[in-house]
Amino acid sequence: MNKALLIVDVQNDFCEGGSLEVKNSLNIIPVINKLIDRFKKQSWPVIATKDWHPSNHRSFASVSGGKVGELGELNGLPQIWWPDHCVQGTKGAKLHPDLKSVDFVIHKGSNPEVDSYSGFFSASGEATTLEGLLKKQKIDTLYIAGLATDYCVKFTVLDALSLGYKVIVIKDGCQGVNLNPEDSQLAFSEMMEKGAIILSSTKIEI
Ligand code: VGL
Ligand code: ZN
Repeated sequence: MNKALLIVDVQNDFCEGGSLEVKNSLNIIPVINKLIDRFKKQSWPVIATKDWHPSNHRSFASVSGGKVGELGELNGLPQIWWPDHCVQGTKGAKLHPDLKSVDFVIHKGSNPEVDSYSGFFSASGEATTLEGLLKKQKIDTLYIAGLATDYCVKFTVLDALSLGYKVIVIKDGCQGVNLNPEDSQLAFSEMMEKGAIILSSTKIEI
C-alpha cells in the first residue's frame, strides 16, 4: 500500500484571526505536524491543498451581492456566500506558518465563476492536478485532515472515495465551520457511510 497525507486548506484565512476563521482550528496544527513527521520518516508524500481564489471570485458575498453565510445560487448550483478569503498571493492564502513543510501543493478554486470545495474537482467537474499526482506516485491510501470538516474536507473525502481510494480521516486533525452546530458531526457520518474510516490520530499505526 502506498500512502499519502493530504492536508486540506490549512491556510491563514481559515485559521483563528483569518477572514473565514474556523473555531479551534489552531488545535489541529500540532496533530497534523506529528503526522507530517511520521509520513516523512517513511518517505510517503505529504500534500496540501490550497483554496486559491481570484479577488473577483463569485463565492464571495462582496462579489455576488449576497449575505455572508446565506444560501444562493451560482450557475444553477446551490452556493453559500462567503467572506472574501484565500485570495491568490495574499497572506490569508498562505499555509499557516506553524504547519510543517509539505512536499506538494494543489491549488483549487481559481476559476472565478465556479467554487471548488473538493481538492479533486470543482463544482462543475474540472479536475485539479491532484489525481494525476496521486497516480504518478502510485498512491492508493489517503490520510486526510484539515479545514473545514463540513466543506472542503468532506467533499475531498467523498471524491477520493468515489475515485476508489482507501480513505482514513483523522478526526482530531479536522475542524468544521458549523454554520449549523451539528454540521461537522453530520459530515463525519456521511463520510463514514460512504466508506471512509474515521480515526483519532492516536489510533493511527504508521
Ligand atoms: C472552504 C468555504 C469556502 C473550506 C473553502 O476550505 O472548507 N470553505 N471555501
Ligand atoms: Zn473558498
